This record gives sequence, structure tokens and C-alpha cells, in this order.
Amino acid sequence: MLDAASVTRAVDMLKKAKRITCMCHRNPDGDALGAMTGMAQLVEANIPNVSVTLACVDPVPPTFAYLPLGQRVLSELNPIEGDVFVFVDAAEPKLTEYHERFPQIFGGEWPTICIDHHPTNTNFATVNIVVPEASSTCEVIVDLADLAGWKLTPELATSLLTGVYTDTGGLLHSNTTPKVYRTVARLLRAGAAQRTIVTHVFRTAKLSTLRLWGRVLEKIGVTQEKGAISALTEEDFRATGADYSELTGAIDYVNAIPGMRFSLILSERGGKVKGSLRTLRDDVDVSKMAATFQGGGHKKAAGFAVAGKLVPEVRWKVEQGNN
Ligand SMILES: [Mn+2]
Repeated sequence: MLDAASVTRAVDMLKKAKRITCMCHRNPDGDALGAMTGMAQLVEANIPNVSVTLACVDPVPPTFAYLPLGQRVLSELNPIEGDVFVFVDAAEPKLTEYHERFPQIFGGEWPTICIDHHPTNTNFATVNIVVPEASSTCEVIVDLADLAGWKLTPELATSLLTGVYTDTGGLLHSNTTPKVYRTVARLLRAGAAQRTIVTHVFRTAKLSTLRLWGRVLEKIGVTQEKGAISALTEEDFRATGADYSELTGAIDYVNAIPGMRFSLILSERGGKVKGSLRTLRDDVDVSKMAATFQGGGHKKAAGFAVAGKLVPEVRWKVEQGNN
């Protein structure tokens, strides 16, 4: 549930601001970008005479180029005292990758707001609006707008619907609650461009992406513990011409095999091995599995990254014939 007192504090903070920066995590997904551009539009539409900046260390992927204000996302920051920062979908400062260069915005002395749905959120901001039962940060922002009495324009509804769709895998993941459908209905009524989102996010795939996914599927192995595991080396990315971000979404296919306890894709990325974990089962908590590798996430979707590389392990056995 959204805490009304926190929303009031956040709105007061925003109303007093001269400059506001909306910031999301590195390697931004649809929820991070939808929430950042949605929040920026909300602020611009409802708070007069404020200058709004959008910041992310990584560029907006081409998939999300249709998002309003997407062209205004900057990687360079120039914070001055008195600025208000709104962090979206970022569970902790290091996920923004600005924490080392600009520690002053994460220390609690500067007025900051964090809007998120990750249960692992460290509540690092001055005002923390963290709703773990929400499907997405965008869902939290819709409630915030309603509580604040802020109107939704069609363009900002498109931003917010993007996050609800991507974080629920197109309303298919287990976090798709009745509340999610009400939020979607609310955003469609506000004029969200549903066809644009579906076409760009779910019905467009580059040839390199399909070739990469082909490798993921081809290499699936099933372990004794009923884990469906696939692994991609740097060579797989090179040979298919795909970049790391193109792996997003492939895990849902690995997770489709009946009877598995969990699924995992390991991928090599410049000296690191990244793991993406999923489960369909209620009695398996993949965030705990991720935590053993210093990772985190949700019960049914989690991830980790460790320094190292992938080494294939081949097992052979002799089967005796009759001749
Ligand atoms: Mn999210």
C-alpha cells in the first residue's frame, strides 16, 4: 500500500524545488525508463516553473525510443545544492552508478525521493515510497499521481503503461494482480498508446537477437536438481553480433520447460558472469539463490553478477557394448 504521508512529503518537496532530476538505474529497462519519463512529465505538467532533468548512465535502448522525453535523457550530471532528486526503480545508490562521483546526493543531506517496488530497497532517500507488492515502479507512480490529484496525459500514460507491461512480461508474470489490470485500465482510459508499446516492446526483434536466443535454447541443459540452465560465452555474443542487452526476455523460454524447479541463464560479460534466475514454483525462492552470489531480486525473478568467466564442464561415461 502507498503511504499517504510519504506522498504528501514528496509532493511538498517537489513543489518547493527549482530544479528536479529524475534518475533511474544503469542498464535501464522498460520500468526504469517508463517511470523516469513518466515522473518527469508528471512534474512538468503539475509544478509550474520547475526545470526537470532526466539522468541515466546508460543510453535509452532503441526499443524504447518511442518514449516521450526519451531524447532528453542525459548521462552527464551537474548537481547543485537545493536540487531535488527523484530516484525510480533503483533499490540502492550503486545501481545508478552515480554514487561514487556524486555521494552528496545519496547521503541523506540533500532532499531526495525514491520511488520503487523492489523488496531489497535500502530506503536511502529522504522520502522513500517503496511498495514491494506493486508490479512495477510505474504502478506506484500511477497511485502517487492519483493521491496527489495530478492528471494523467496520454503521453505520460504511455510511459507508465510501458513499465507495467514490461515488468509483468505483458501481463503474464505472477505479479499480474487484479490491481495491475485496474492500473492498465486507468492508463488506457488516460490515452496510453497501447499498440505502440506492444509493437515496439513485444513484436520487434532484431536478427542478432533471434540468433542469440537460438544459442540460448540450443544449449539448455537440465540438472539433477531440476534446474534448466543455459550459458552464453563472449564468443556467442561475438558470433551472433548481439549485445548483452539483447539477452533480455530469453529466460522466459528457458523457464517454460515443464517440471523444472528453476531456470538460469549464465552469460559472460567483460570479466563478469551474470546470472538470471526464474521459477514458476511457489516453493522455490530464487532471490535466496541469487543472494548466495551477492545478488538479489524477487522470489520468482532474481539475478546476480560475479567476477570471473565461464568454464565448460564436460562429463563422459563409458557404455559397454556387446561386441
Ligand atoms: Mn521495476
